[in-house]
Amino acid sequence: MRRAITRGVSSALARCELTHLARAPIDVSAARGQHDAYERRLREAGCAVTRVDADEALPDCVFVEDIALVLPDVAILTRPGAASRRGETPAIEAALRPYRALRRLEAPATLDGGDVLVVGRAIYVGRSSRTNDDGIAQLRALVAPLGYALHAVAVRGCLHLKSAVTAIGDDVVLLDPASIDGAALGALRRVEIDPAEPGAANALRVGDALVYPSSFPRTRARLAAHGARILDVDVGELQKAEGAVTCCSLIFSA
Ligand code: CIR
Repeated sequence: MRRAITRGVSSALARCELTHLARAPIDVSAARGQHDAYERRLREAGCAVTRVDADEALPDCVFVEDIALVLPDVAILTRPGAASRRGETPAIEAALRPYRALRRLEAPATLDGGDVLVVGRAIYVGRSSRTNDDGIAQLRALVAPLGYALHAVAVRGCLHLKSAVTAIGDDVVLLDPASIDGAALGALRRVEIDPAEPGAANALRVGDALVYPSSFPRTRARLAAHGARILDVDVGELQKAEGAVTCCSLIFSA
């Protein structure tokens, strides 16, 4: 069984953290409608969806990916780089507890799940404004005994590693070459985004499907040409909060 943990959209979403985008008005009710449609896509892709209630005091709580890394044998609670987001952890911890043994990163570590890309037994971690060297070192110490090799990757001009690269197959990634050095990804095969579509590198792989934003038609065509089964979703309001498709769920076998 494939399970997805999501969290409702806070009515405070318009006060979200922003790093690269200028603040634009966000229609919270439209964002909720888009989030509902996103959850429907997850179900179409075979997920049982558990939605944690939103916390109206936590503007970014819908972006659950940043709060934990879920591996087959353990879930690791991160310590988000933005202090405003650390209150998101307890509810996600409670949601994961039935499914996994829990570990956690401790101060001074900071790490956002959006900076973590797992491809087989390789874990790529973005060194970003949210993820520091202590976060990378603590994560390495937790995953090395489980047989994972961790590779730190420099990220430029975007929020997270997964703003720049995501997995679209067992050994193939969707990549924005302007934001990371592709050589850091070793032998992985690559599909590059259309250069006119910054932000297009974030695709959510669920089984044999890709949940993918409708706002990047040129890159979508490249994915389709690659043979991907694409489940389109409009996440325009969440994108104004620097959200994308991977960040709105934690997906794992359970
Ligand atoms: C933040 O800046 O933390 C949120 N406004 C957006 C987080 C998006 N997370 C993700 O892509 N993993």
